[in-house]
Amino acid sequence: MRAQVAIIGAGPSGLLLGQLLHLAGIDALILEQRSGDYVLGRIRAGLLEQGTIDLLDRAGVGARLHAQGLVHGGLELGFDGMRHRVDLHGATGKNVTIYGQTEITKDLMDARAAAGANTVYEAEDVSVHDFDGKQPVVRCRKDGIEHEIACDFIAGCDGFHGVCRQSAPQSALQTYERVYPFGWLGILSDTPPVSEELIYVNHARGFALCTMRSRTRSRYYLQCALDENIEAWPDARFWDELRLRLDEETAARLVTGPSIEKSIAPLRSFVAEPMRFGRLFLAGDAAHIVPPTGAKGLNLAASDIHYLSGGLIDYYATGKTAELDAYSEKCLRRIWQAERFSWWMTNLLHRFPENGPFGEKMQRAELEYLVGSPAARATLAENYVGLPF
Ligand code: RFL
Ligand code: PHB
Repeated sequence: MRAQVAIIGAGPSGLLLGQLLHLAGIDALILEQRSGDYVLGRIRAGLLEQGTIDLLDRAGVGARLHAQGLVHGGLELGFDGMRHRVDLHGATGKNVTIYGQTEITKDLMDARAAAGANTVYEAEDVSVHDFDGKQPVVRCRKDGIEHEIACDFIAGCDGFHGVCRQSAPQSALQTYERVYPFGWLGILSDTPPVSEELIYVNHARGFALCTMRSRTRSRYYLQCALDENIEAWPDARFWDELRLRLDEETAARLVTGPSIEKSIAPLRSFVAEPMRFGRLFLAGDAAHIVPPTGAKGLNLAASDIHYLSGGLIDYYATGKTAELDAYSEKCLRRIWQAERFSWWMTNLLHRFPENGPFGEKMQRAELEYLVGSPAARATLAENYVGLPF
């Protein structure tokens, strides 16, 4: 088999890259280890920056997003039993949009199927080779048959646990990591969201986030211990704990119901440098992870794909490699900004027992500064709506 670009992973990074390359007439093959249904069943991101939406529009998959996405011009910060609004639009002229990663994945899968482009699901033992030379090779097994794909480039869009970053020469790879001492327990339920906009809560019992997928589907998160057992969290306990962390007015408005998904996610900051090894390019979670507090993971994946698709399209149109050569540096500049913001939001809003009473005073001072200072809120807003790319 042969393809111009072999894309490993059919998450949002891989599918979006595949679509942008397809529109430019570049032949890209996607290899995904899971089934399509499994990929669609993962409940993850929900909040999109305008830059991500612009890119999805360019990929020709914006119609349902524009019809069904919920546009938010602000968010609320809760602490001390009060809520304080941050006017994102007022501070930046920009909004954010709620539209689930599941829906984006579905839109991209549908577009790919309509284009007749090839995605191999349930590809086993995918491995990447010879990307330091001119003719990289990808191997995999499908239905018991071994396949070899010769290609010009490999795009490693295979997430944090994927094979591509692990296949890069480890001596050339520098990683930076912070693992947080807690996780997020999340539930999805078919109940109306408690508020029009997102509420991020700093509470003595731990962080809480009220978010949503639509006007009839809510998503809530609670800070929890890393070793928390999900079996110990029947729905009633989750709702009781959430109410305790919300201000009285919001708690009284909360509509509860059975959960349709419940999971625990660890929180991590991680960056791998560089993002290119010869003809192997890493993109999205394969190269970096942010704690979800800043809602940046999927949006960073989109900006990586913006740069990578631009570089590949330019290469096939002109033979020039300047954009591909600048890929890693351009991505990393924006990634470190998002890493900083996500780390800062995480520190601002969670309980860190090891930080002690001094740490709590610092958090409180920062929250009060935000509430009192339009300049501080504008800084939060500018980062939250997304730095330009
Ligand atoms: P993905 O989505 O992990 O996709 C990688 C794909 O590669 C496949 N794969 C392989 N395929 C072939 N061979 C192998 N050896 C393979 N190994 C892996 C996997 O099966 C998978 O299909 O990475 P991608 O495409 O880079 O997308 C990144 C985003 O999924 C991620 O950054 C976001 O979900 C992060 N995130 C959020 N991001 C936001 O921008 N806004 C949010 O509001 C937001 N909320 C969240 C989040 C992530 C969360 N969790 C669970 C980590 C909330 C949560 C709780
Ligand atoms: C979500 O809707 O799942 C979501 C929104 C904002 C975040 C994290 C997750 O910061």
